[in-house]
Amino acid sequence: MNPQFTSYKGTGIRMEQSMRWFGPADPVSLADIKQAGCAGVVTALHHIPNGEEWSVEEITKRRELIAAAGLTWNVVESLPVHEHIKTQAPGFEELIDNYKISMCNLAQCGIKVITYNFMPVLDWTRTDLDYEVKDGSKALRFEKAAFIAFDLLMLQREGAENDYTAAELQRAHQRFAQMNEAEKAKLAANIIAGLPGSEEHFTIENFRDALSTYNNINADKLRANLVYFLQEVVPVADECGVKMVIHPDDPPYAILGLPRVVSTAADLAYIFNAVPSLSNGLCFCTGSFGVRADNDLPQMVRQFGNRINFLHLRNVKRNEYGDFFEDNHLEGDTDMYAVIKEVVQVIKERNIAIPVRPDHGHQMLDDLYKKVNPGYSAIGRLRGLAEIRGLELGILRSLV
Ligand code: DNO
Repeated sequence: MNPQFTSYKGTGIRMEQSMRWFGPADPVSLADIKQAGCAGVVTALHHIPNGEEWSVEEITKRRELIAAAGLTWNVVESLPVHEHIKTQAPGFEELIDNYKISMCNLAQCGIKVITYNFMPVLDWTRTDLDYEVKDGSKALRFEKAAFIAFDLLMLQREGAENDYTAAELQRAHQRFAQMNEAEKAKLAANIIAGLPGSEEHFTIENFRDALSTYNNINADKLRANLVYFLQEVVPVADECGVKMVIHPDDPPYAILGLPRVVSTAADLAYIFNAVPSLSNGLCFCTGSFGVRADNDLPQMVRQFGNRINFLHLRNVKRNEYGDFFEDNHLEGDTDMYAVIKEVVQVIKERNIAIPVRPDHGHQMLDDLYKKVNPGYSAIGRLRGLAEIRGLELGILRSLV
C-alpha cells in the first residue's frame, strides 16, 4: 500500500482511502480510482445471483484484476443477505450455509471486511436522482411528499394512510396532482427499479408480492432474525478472521410498512449486546445515520468505535418536511469535522487504518454529460474524497 495513506509527515496511521467499484462494466475505471488517490477498492461479485456461493476461483479472478491495476480489494460491499434469511422463509438455513462458505472463501483470498445490510425488500431509497443544487450539479434526494404519493396513490398499499399525518397526506396528494405520467413512472422506477448495488429490482406488481412476505414480520421478529443470522455467521467470522460490518438503514426508519432495525444507537447497542464478538462490526455510514436529527454522529463514532471497520462518508441536508438531499461532503447537517475528529481518535487508539470511502457525490462537470451510476460518478466522489482527506490531514497535523 502507498505509505502516504498510512502516514504522512509524521501524522501516523490514517484512513485507508478507498472507492467503490461496480466491476468491469463500471464507467469509472480502476485507473480512475487510482488517480483519485485511493489504495483500496470496495466491490462485490454482482454477477453471482444473491444466495449462491462465491467460489475461491471467482473471488481470485476479481482480486487479481484489481491487483493488476495496482490496487487492493480491501472491502466487500456487499455480500448480500438473501430475503429468505431476513424472513426465515423455507430454505433459509441452506442460504446461511452458502453465506458462510462465501465468507470463508473471501477470507482465504485475504479479503477481510464484509459489508451487508438487513433492510427488508429495498436497499437504499431515493425519489429523485437528478436534483439540481444551487451550483448546477446534481444530487440524490428523498422527497417525503413524493414518496408518500407513491405509497398511497401508485402502490395503493393497504393501510398506508395510517402511517402518515394529515398534513403529510395532504402534501402528498398535492404533489401527485402536479405530476405528469412520465414523472410518475420515473418516481416509481427510482424507488423500486433498484439503485446501484441493490440486489433486487421490481415492477409495481411484484413489489406488492415482495412487501406481503413481511405481513407477519414486525420489528421484533426482524430483529430476532438478524440476531439468529449473526449467531450463525459471527462464529465463522471469528474463526476465519473476518469482520462482518452491517450497513445502517437508508433512510433510517420504517418505510412502506416494512420494519427497519438498524437505524439508531439503541438499535446498534441491541445488535452488539446480542452477539458481543468484535467480528460483529459496523459500516458507519454518516449519510444514513445523518438523516435522523436524533442521531448524534460523533457520539456514535465514539460509542461504537471498536466495531467500526468501514466508513461511508457523506452529508445530508434535511428540512422540516422530512425531505433530505445529499449535500457536499463538508456541508449539510452533519458536522463532518466533529465526525472525522472522532474517527482520527478511533484509528489512533486501535492503531489500524480503517477503510473509508466517499459515499456518493454530485454529478458535476464532465460527468453531467455521461451515463453514470447515480451517486457513483467519478468527479463528485473525487471532490468528496479530496475534502475528507484534507480534513483528516488538517486534524492530524494539528495534533502532531
Ligand atoms: C448505497 C450503499 C448501500 C450499501 C448496502 C450495503 O449507496 O451505501 O447500497 O451498499 O446497503 O449492504
